Amino acid sequence: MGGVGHLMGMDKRIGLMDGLRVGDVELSHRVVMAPLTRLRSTQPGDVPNAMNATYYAQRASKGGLLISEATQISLQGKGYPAAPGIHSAEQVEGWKLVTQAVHAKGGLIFLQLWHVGRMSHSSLHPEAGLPVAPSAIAPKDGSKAMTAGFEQVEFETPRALELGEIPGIVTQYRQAAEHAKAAGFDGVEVHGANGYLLDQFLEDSSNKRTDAYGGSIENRARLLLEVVDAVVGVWGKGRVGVRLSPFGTFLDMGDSDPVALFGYVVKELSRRGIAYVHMVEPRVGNAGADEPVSADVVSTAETFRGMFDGVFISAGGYDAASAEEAIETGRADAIAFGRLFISNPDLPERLKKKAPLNAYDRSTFYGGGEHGYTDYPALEAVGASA
Ligand code: 8OZ
Repeated sequence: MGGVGHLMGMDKRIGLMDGLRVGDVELSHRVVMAPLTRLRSTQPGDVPNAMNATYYAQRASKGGLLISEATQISLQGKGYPAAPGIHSAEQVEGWKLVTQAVHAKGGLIFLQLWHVGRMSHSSLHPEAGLPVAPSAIAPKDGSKAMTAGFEQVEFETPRALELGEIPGIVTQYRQAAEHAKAAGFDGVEVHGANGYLLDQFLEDSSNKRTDAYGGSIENRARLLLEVVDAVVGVWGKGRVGVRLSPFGTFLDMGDSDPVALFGYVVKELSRRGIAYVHMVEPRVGNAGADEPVSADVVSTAETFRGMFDGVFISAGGYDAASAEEAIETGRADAIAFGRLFISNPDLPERLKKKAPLNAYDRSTFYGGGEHGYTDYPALEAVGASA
């Protein structure tokens, strides 16, 4: 087990509601809001707005950590309509509304830095042309790209990035990290999961390169680690986390030896002393259905927790009981909740009080306005109307 031991005092076990130091920040509990794509930024321009600020502020709690929805670092890195960006001055101003609203409630918020790579469509960024990827391979699992009009279309075959273009990608991450600082975030999370650009470089089903960024595990991990080093250069290691999904198969992802690949990555991240790794259990894909947890899937936390010395955040289909169990047994230091945080703005308080949870409505996850976004009731509201 790395990092903080999981026993406190004599035999009092640490639980979900205990405090936790994460790099340079101090949390008052371990219920983290997972990065959640909601596709509700102001158009044109992919600019965060006052409604987005209300949504995040509703989910903020004193000393609680929120991770923002995945946010594109460049127009080329955009893959979904109305996903927010962090590459224009207007977007930085928009994000200030969000960070100020979260801080006013005593909460903390990290920005998730995102380049989608091949999971895109040129209609989302005509100026930037075809989607880019490590290799010219489109996902073939039947998943579809989304156009600016929220229509589902076939993926285009992406353009393989030239070796000389790769420093420019790292620069996009560095600049986005600087913008996140200007926007008032408390730190950043590098999105290395779920089949997007950095994951496409990591895994050998999507990376067929023969240069310094393909082939061996070291080469395939090079871009992610260069990005982490660049972002640490802006923020310091204590305010940088990385999200990974070693056993994810969604969006046609896969690797011939995920334990060796991600073991190397996690150990390299540990050596760098970053604030946390955030790993997705394989039981839910992105935009995944509500499948029950299958007993035969390999646990990401069990496999990789021991390889990382800092804080280990685990995500993927947790409920109150399984989250508490993961913390008490030391399999994770904090738990990121997604869907339950969508429908329960005051999720940490509800978990603390063992209060009933609101059900979520999947039909309002992506796009739209306040309905299904800022109109889920908090406990007080439920109590007041009862
Ligand atoms: C759901 C829909 C679109 C994007 C991820 C950023 O899975 C996403 C995402 C999820 O990481």
